[in-house]
Amino acid sequence: MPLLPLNERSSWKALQTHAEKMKAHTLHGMFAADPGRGERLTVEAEGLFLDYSKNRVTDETLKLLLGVAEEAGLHGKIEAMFRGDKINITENRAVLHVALRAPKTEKIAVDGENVVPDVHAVLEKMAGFADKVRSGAWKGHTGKRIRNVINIGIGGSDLGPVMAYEALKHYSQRDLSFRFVSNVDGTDFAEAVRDINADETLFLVASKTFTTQETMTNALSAREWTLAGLGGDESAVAKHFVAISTNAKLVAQFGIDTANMFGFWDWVGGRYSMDSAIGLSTMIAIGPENFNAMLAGFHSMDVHFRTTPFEKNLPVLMGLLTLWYTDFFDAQTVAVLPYEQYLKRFPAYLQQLTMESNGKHVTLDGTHVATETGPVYWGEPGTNGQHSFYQLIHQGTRLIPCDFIGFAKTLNPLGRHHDMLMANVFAQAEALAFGKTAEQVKAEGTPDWLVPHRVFEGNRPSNVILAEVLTPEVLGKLVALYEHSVFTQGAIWNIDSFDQWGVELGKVLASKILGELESAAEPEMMHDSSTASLIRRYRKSK
Ligand code: G6Q
Repeated sequence: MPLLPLNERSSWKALQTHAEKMKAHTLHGMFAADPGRGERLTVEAEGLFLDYSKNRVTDETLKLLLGVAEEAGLHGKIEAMFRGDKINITENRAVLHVALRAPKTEKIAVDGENVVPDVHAVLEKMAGFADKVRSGAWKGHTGKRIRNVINIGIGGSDLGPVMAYEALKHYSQRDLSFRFVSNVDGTDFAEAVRDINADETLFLVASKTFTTQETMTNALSAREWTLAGLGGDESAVAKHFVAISTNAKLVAQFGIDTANMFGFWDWVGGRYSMDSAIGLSTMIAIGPENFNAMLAGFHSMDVHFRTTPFEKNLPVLMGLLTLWYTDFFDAQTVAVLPYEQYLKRFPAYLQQLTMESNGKHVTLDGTHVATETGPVYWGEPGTNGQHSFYQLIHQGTRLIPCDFIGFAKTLNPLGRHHDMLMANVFAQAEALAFGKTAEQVKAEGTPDWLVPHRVFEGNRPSNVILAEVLTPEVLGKLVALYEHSVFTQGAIWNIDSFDQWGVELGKVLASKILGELESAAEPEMMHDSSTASLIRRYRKSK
């Protein structure tokens, strides 16, 4: 029997009735009534500790949220993903990033073929190559060893590699420099190569399709730059370019030896690909052993997600809490606030993972969704954000659920720095939840007229996620945690979290407009008056 629209199901209606009541409850009141709450509403699994007690939920809320997950068939949907069913229905593809980190002994079939041996064959090929670059055995065209590795890719072929490199820099080989070129803006490429030489530089052209305009344009400029620096000898390309792609034909056409191509498969979505060959830059930076540790971290969270009862399941709980605020509290965003400098690109990475996945307005059956879907994810590392946008989180008119991420130990012990950093995590979550009343402000001797400005309403929800120390393994767990939280939300909203048709229209229009910008003769244009006049203005002044 087909499922009713989400908002017509009994589990949803029950949650809605309950949500109306919950709006009157404060975190202050809930903590006062239940002193054990801060210890009870926590989960620890796979080395990650989640304190979700400072959310506007009760045991009843959680029970009702779990009921919504059950009625939406979350269990079955998780199994369908892990089994290799083609759950990306609009592209008729399996969604198997979990196979990228499956141990060798596992069997996961797509169209009857076990894909795990292929995954491991690519990982071994990557390891062989990474070792050669790291040891200096891989020589450039003039016989010099490689000193600079430049990943050229965009979207899923860029954000994961940059984030992982920054996150795991502590573990990276420091006599190699890593750069990332993504934007079609020539400045990105020009700045990446301005102080380096072609004879010591290796380009990794990362593109699943090998057709992406930005990446191919940058790759061609890189090819020209390399040949110009190496006397124009075409045979240099083989030593200075490798490709990461699913498209061997176009890789060969570009002039890259397919022996130097690292493959992956159509069942790996771009934004779910940092642990595939797309992670080659990560593997060169941190070495195969650390890369494997990262994969083991991903895998342990996969197993947790698949096998743990929902009430103790980290990604399920985080997904449900996001859905709670999005659909019942009108929250439009989620702030992700890592208190770890190495995670500075983590929010940017999560923006793509979450928003490209769940920024959808139709359900799997093509009807308009009946509820709000994916919130805007954003954030900056702490404590920097505290001195800029936290004002709005504390005293603005919008509800912004926050994820604080902190570590017991720092990789760079330095005096009191780490205690100070972590004091801020705990203080921010406490301040958001409990605020400061007018009475408290007055009691401090604040003049009456100033009191309202200094009141903190509190009742602002947050999660605190703690781990021991940022290792490759922990990074894998954190990324998988958010991947599966996104899955949980998308499964309940009944949307396709794995396609991205919303990026198409702009691409098509841009290629049409490019011809109009470049044409020598005045182009005949079929645009609206605004677009046409912008194009005319640009043509005149360029
Ligand atoms: C991610 C998207 C998108 C993609 C880029 C790059 O899920 O599909 O961000 O990763 O458009 O695509 P290519 O790897 O094919 O160049």
